[in-house]
Amino acid sequence: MSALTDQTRALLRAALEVYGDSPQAAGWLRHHLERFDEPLRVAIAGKVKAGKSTLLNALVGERIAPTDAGECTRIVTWYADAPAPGVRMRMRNGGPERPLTLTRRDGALQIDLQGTPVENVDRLVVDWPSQHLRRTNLIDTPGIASLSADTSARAGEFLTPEDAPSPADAVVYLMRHLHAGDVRFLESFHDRGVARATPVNTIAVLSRADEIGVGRLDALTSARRIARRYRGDDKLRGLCQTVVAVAGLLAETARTMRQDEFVALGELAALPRADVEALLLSADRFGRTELDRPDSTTRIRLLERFGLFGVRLATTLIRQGVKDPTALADDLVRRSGLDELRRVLDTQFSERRDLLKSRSALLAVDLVLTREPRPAGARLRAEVERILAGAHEFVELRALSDLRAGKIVFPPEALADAERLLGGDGGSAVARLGLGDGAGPGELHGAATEALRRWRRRAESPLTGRASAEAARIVVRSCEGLLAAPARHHAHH
Ligand SMILES: Nc1nc2c(ncn2[C@@H]2O[C@H](COP(=O)(O)OP(=O)(O)O)[C@@H](O)[C@H]2O)c(=O)[nH]1
Ligand SMILES: [Mg+2]
Repeated sequence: MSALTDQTRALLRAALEVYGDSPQAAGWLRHHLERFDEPLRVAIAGKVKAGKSTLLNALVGERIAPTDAGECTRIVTWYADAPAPGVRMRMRNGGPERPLTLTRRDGALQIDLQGTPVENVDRLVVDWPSQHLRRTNLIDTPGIASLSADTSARAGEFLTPEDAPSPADAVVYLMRHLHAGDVRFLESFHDRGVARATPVNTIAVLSRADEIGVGRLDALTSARRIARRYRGDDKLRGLCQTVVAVAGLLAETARTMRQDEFVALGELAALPRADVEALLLSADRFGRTELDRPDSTTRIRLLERFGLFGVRLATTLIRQGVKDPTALADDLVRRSGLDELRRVLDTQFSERRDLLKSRSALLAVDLVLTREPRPAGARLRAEVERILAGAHEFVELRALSDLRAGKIVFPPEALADAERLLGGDGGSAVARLGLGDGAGPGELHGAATEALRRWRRRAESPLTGRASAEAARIVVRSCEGLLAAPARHHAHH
């Protein structure tokens, strides 16, 4: 536990004392105290058909989120680890939660709303035993800026409510290409206040990466290249921590692949190569061409599950000698970009858990103070400001966004070094010091000492301008933190 979480918890308790007589404020604050100890809440956002539900399934490794068009895809749905599966429906009018039944069809989870109009449902909460949901709850959201204005409004309302902080601690934003609409949406996460004006809680995913090269085998390489370019884009750097390319469908299918699918792919791979290429010219051809095995129904199923690119890639790999479903699945997952996304989620979100949770809680206190102003509030407000200004976690964050926004001038290598040491590539000691995961305590200590020395020199150099010297001193403090508590930083994984 860090000093920051202690301070935030104490602030929540102090606020509860002041607002004990207000049912609404006290309820809200109590909720935030509980939320502090709950798993991090990560929302998956983006336009309709960006591949949000598919990606959620890939992350969990099971087909629990309904994909495509069904009515449930229009409702915000929470997925949380639990001892037994179950689903509850929370109503908009605040009535009691109602249990619903879960069924499986074709390997995918189905939820029956029992005739309840979608408009009346606030959210669905799915309990699902899964280690992948233990540290983070995943929240699937309807599409933004969709043709259906209503669906879009509900997603917007959830992610950036008018006058309240978002119920999510962090957001994974999916985009197929960079649209003005996407930028506007990302900007809307940035509202007033110190804690808000940083992209710390957002990462962007270039989704459906397999479609980028019109099905060519090097599509994923191109997608990664585009993601890298986005990462360097000044505008985007101010809006999200990073951008990764992921082929969600490929990842989802690989993680849920069945033996019969592997057999069908094997049959395709055994055909003369030119024939397979001819089949793969279009989805229509692939489904309809006269061919006994695999038959047309099987091929259409394969297409839904793998996409044209996935079928091409899988048959190529089998032809090159991949012999069993497990090996194929591993290979496809590796290529899909899912592992990289997981790593980014770990370093950007899980390792920043304390900071993200504190941020959510400070915003909540701020909201109470604004909605129900009281004389005793002045003290609480001062405490909010003190934590935001004083806690090194927030200081680092501001320095990081100033560096990224080009407000502070360092030579290029020093800039990259500072970003890394401030936690730009992740909060763990190894990430900050740019070391491999296997680095031992001695190596960490050596690297941190060296970093401290070089940043002290820069902070004290008469050649360093004032703003830069200030930033350098913040980096110095981060280095001191690494030397003081390498174990804590390291223990996260
Ligand atoms: N080719 C391809 N199709 C995808 C990918 N991700 C999703 N899809 C398809 O796009 C459609 C919409 O996906 P879905 O996950 O429901 O999108 P959502 O509306 O953002 O939740 C479905 O038919 C998916 O199979 C992907 O990475 N590649
Ligand atoms: Mg969806």
